[in-house]
Amino acid sequence: MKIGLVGLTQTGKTTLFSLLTQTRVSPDKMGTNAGMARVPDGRIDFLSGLYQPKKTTYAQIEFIDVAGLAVSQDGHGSGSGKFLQDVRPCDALAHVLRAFEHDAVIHPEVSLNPARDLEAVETELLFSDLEMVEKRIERIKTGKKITAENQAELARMERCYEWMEQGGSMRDMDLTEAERTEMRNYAFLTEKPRLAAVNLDENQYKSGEYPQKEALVQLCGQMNIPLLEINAQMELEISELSGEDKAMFMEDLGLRETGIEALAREVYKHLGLISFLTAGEDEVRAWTIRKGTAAREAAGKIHSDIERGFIRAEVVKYKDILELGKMAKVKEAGRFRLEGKEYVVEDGDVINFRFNV
Ligand SMILES: Nc1nc2c(ncn2[C@@H]2O[C@H](COP(=O)(O)OP(=O)(O)O)[C@@H](O)[C@H]2O)c(=O)[nH]1
Ligand SMILES: [Mg+2]
Repeated sequence: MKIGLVGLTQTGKTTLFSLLTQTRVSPDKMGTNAGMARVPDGRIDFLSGLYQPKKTTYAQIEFIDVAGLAVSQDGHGSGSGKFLQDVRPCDALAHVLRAFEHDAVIHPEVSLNPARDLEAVETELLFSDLEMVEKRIERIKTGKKITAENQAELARMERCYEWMEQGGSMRDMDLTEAERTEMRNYAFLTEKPRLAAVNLDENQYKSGEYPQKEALVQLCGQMNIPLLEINAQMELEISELSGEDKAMFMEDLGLRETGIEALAREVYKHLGLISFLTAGEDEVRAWTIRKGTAAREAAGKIHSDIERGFIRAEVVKYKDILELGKMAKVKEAGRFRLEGKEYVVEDGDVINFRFNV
């Protein structure tokens, strides 16, 4: 799972990246940063306390600190080559938008307007898709072979072109399931799931007010994407403190949830991801799968041998362990089930796979 942090320059992407991956990247560092972030999970904390395993492994999300987009006066992006190159391999994109006031930081567009900035980045993605569609249409039209397949593709691409020319993104296009699958082969940038994080300063974070908030809320509503409020700078500083100070500063700032908690939650929800858990004396671990994954396929996440030799999944619900305090009690109470390979795994299932190789 790769999430790209995208935005104009100076919006706090690198600061957020440092926070999420717990690395210290100098803001002046050029080039693209990539790193893993641990997904906080209270269930893993609890099970780890219970089993005292040799190893505890949380789910992880990879974040890419995408090269910032500079926007010139005519509203057209510059430096978009590197930006697009970074964005392409990402599974989803998180817009990092600037609302914070900072004397030393000159915003590329001078006035603070996160909605306008969001649109500037979206336009860049859309232009890239449009260009690809245009090229494809051109290729088919000038091609020698005229096949039925070609003609069907041409019709599809022309529909795409019309839609995108009016500012529509691939994700919102009205397509049948079959068409959507077909379209996926082109890897449209505007097909990628997106969310938005507006980066606030301390006062804005406390008051919940910032420039052009209404416009941003409205735009995200229209795009049907979640909008998170973060304070990357402050949170990064707090994350470097020790336990007691940390709690005090978090409370003082009114930090309800850490950036990674909020982002991970939205990424999981938005991408249709869930976690199942495994617990034992060797390891307590969270595994990320897509919602709707069957037991046997989920087993393959752990090892292909377990998938191949799958017999049964012994499934216990995490909340039953939490309620009864330990696995033995849950089993005593008969609250476990033996499921077959077709069983659809649920979030929070604690699974022991029985297999034979
Ligand atoms: N006040 C304030 N400053 C921030 C915040 N986030 C980042 N900054 C500052 O803004 C500048 C640009 O941040 P950076 O992360 O390098 O932005 P990037 O260009 O998007 O990677 C740095 O000087 C940061 O210290 C924030 O939440 N509040
Ligand atoms: Mg940066």
